Amino acid sequence: MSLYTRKLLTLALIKEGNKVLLGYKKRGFGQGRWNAFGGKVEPGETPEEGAIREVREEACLEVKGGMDKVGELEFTFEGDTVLMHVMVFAARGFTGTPTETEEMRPQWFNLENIPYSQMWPDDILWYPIFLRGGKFRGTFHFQGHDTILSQNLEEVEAFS
Ligand code: 8OG
Repeated sequence: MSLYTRKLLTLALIKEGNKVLLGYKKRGFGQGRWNAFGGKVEPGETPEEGAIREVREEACLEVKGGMDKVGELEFTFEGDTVLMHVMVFAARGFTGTPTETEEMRPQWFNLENIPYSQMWPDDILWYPIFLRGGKFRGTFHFQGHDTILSQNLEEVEAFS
């Protein structure tokens, strides 16, 4: 029996050519960090639908052609009984112009200039897998929001 309460979240990665779109999180969890778009999956929607909705709400873009699941991440925090289960998707395409919202300020970053020092500390470990077209599964246990106490990350062929 797990002592953790699981929370299902999404993370939607948007890459076009040699750039990725990140949003500067202006409020809430992860405030002050650059991140992809995402949040809680709502009742009645699939994780992919949730990811598409978050891209619409946070970046004002419409995902086209669906999304590919590229990662499964689990985060726990010392002293906290919540386990954040994050399903990571990559958009196959999109329309629209990234626009600032109340939650996020979107900006394109060249792949050589991804601002890892201002992102969640696990991101520098798994972005390279995503950027070379791979899929990954990882678990990270944090002390606060800055220190990874233990981790496990593997590249996978597919998700079962
Ligand atoms: O709804 P809210 O903005 O609070 O959702 C949190 C978002 O942050 C959600 O998209 C999942 C994402 N997230 C974590 N932990 C990490 C992490 O370590 N790295 C990245 N890149 N995103 C994370 O909850």
